[in-house]
Amino acid sequence: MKITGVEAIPFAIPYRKPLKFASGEVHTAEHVLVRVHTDDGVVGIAEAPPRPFTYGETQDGIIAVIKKIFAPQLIGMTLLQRETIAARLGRTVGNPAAKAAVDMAVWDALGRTLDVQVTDLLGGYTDRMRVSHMLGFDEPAAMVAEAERMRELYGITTFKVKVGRRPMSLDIAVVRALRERFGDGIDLYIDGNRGWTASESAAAMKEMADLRLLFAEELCPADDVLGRRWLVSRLDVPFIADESVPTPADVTREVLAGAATAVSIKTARTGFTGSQRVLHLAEGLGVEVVMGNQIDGQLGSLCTVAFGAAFQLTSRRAGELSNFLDMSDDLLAEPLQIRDGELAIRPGAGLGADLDPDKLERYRQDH
Ligand code: MUC
Ligand code: MG
Repeated sequence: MKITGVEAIPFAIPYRKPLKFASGEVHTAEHVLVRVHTDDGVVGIAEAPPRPFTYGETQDGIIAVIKKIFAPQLIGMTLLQRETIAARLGRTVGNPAAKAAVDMAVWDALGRTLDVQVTDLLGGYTDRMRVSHMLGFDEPAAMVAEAERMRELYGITTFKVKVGRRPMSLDIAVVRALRERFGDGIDLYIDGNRGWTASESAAAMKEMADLRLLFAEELCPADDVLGRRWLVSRLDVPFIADESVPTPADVTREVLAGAATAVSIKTARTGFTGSQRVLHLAEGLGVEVVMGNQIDGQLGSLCTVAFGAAFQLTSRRAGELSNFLDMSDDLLAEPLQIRDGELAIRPGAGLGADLDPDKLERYRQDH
């Protein structure tokens, strides 16, 4: 069970349909594949999606920190020392996606070594989650058509609508058009990626008061400290903290300050070890959680469902598990399948995922 090597491999896969939102847009998945090797010949895998506009990480930076700092600290440790590994990764500040991918590849390697699924190692609550699809910026008719396509093809009935544009009336028109088209046949919530001010957010929420939103997420910046508290205190739906809570300490600070009343858990940013801490903290504080998506590929989405299915609280709400549908291709030998609005974990040890060697060869950028 000894770690003998940690690889960080850059790869790039274009999006068929780029995702646009208030803090940026993604046209190509320029991610990093992490492979953790052990002396038993086991290889654990995970992927790191750099999001410079959210956490400041880049593809080159992720590779550098893994190769220069994390790999030398991990080699020689065993897969059972996950807390020691987390402590070593924690010596370096920031770099959430790089740390998360290393952590998850270690859990995958452990599952493969023990011949146990990661979901069972974590908590084993269930084996699937309902799927929520993220609708990126477009005209109202196009966003309704996209929701129709997702419901038709995959049975998805929960949608997170990206908002935060100006004029606000465009985003409000989108949410209204979705509710009018589907009635109560869908669940809707919105994510502003900090695009509006607190007062714009309050005005928009007032205009959407009749649209039966489940949640509102990061409508205005958490750094607008008093404005954000003011906004959250006047809403009658939970306010999800996402990019404002990259660590458990941030969750505590934001929730206790009244700046958030729900938490997005992203395995792409807190791995499995850190996501457990965030989940248990949210449970202890008594706030809802949603499994979020950092615009992950299939391997990242599999990590999200592996974690989300492991616990009661994380599997209660639909998880954001479908961004990979907008990619032109992926690395997994057997593609993920969303059916009847659900994504199931993979049978097989660890994450149950194998890479397609030809696809890796085609998309890797280091040769
Ligand atoms: C989200 O929930 O905000 C956009 C940026 C990012 O890091 O994740 C996405 C989705
Ligand atoms: Mg978000």
